[in-house]
Amino acid sequence: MADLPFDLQIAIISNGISKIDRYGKIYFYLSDMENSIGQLQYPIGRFKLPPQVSSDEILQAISTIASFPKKMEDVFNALSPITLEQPYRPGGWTARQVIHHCADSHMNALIRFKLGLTEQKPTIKPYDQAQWANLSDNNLDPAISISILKGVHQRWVAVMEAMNESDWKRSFFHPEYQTEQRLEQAAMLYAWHCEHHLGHVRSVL
Ligand code: NI
Repeated sequence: MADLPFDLQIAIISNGISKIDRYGKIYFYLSDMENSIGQLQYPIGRFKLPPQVSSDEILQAISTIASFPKKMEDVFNALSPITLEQPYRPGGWTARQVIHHCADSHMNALIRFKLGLTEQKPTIKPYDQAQWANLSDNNLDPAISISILKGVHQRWVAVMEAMNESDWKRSFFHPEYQTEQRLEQAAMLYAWHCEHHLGHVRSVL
């Protein structure tokens, strides 16, 4: 895929396989390219909600969530002004949008944990992440969202570190997916989410 011009990659994605023969030799590249796009979109693979979560997995998830803001800050500091505005895949978010999205998502995560801990199976509020990523605050310096992440994660980790076994079994109802999620499962999801988006931003370095 690396030796295909960028506009050709986009043409293939938007045209689909049926029109691919107009590019002749592209047949040779297609399966590699599809794999590469999947790899770009899901750099650490897709998340599957685990039915069971062990106490070791919870500790690992807390550790991943705790170290995320600093890791994202390190990658952000390594980005040039050009790579900051570069989509991590054709049609994908820019690194700038990814960083702001992490702040959007993890502010919601902290609220979901607090609702789950203080109410009986509360219904949480989904939000349209694509539309949130296009509001004008996304033009701000991503360093602002790194600061948000540092504060939010510090509070989130403080909440999680004080949770006992029965707290982790508490749950909230996600109306978008019509599923009940236990907080231990949500921690696994958000640990994945940290690594998932770190993978995106690292890929444009
Ligand atoms: Ni996300």
